[in-house]
Amino acid sequence: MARKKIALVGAGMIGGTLAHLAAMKEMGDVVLFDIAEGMPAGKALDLSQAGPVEGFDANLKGTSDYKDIAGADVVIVTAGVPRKPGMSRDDLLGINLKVMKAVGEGIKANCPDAFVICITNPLDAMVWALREFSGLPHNKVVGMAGVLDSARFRHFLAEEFDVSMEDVTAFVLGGHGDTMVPVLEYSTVAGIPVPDLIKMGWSTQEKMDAIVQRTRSGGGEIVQLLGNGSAYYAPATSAIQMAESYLKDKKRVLPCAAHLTGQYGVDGLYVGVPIVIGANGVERVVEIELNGEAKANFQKSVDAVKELLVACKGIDSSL
Ligand code: TXD
Repeated sequence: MARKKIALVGAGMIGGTLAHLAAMKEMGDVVLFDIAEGMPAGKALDLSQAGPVEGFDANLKGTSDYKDIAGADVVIVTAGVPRKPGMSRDDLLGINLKVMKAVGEGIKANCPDAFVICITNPLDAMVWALREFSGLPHNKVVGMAGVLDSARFRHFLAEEFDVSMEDVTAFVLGGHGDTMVPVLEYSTVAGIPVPDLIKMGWSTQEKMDAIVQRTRSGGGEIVQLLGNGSAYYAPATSAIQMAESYLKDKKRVLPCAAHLTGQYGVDGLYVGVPIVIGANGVERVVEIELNGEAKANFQKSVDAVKELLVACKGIDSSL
């Protein structure tokens, strides 16, 4: 059986980390595509030379030619410009929309059967645009944000409760960014919901509110600290989890930006919701009932995504 092929469009900080993880996990052969000359080939060669030490077998190739992504099983897109300090995700819109057009056309022409994971910001708008430009079925194009946002939430909760990360589950809905909606009622330690843990005296509502806020601005906190560029280790590992669920038909239930067709009262938008990812791509959207604050916050998040799509359509009349 031939190896799977993973194409990484954008070979920057996240792209390089994705290549490293994919090779280390022997997920398949890896193609690093970037418009920057030489750089993807340099990273591919460097990573190939880690193979004999780590003991992984994967062919890694760097390229600036879309033909090299032909037949890819999975495409992970990070192409674009990252946020700089003081810059919002939405400032990136105009620049990255053009990039999505080029990438979407490259995917359409070379690997229309691939499962495509978009990471480029502003995520909920870019994944929608990438789907439009590529023409792939909606169940084969998803956005990565929720896995990362919930990982951030889990990290902060595990620290606060002083328990293993492994035993903390977290539930995050909505758009990626300041409008994301962490849902405490569905976030647990070994199955015990956070509100119950508060009643048990493990923490306080004030501390939980602060953690929710820190999760919402989790990306910005890292942008400020790095001073140049944005987070890449956790974003890469989050996208790899989604890719593995597809390639191995694991049917993981993961929060991702998925195309909604009426679920949560939303039609025709990509919004962060829990989905099942298996060999057929998005196999199911998990629709839970939202109440009170979570419902209002989710709606705010949906409205923010809608606004971005209006802006996208204003920039590119083909959308
Ligand atoms: O949760 C999430 N979705 C995110 C998103 C979390 C963190 C970062 N997120 C976004 O991912 C970030 O705002 C950026 O839009 C992307 C990629 O972040 P990364 O840190 O990897 O950015 P880099 O290092 O600048 O890499 C981007 C690469 C760079 O090498 C460019 O030369 C290349 O993209 N690029 C292109 N490649 C192919 N085709 C085109 N047109 C192109 N334009 C730029």
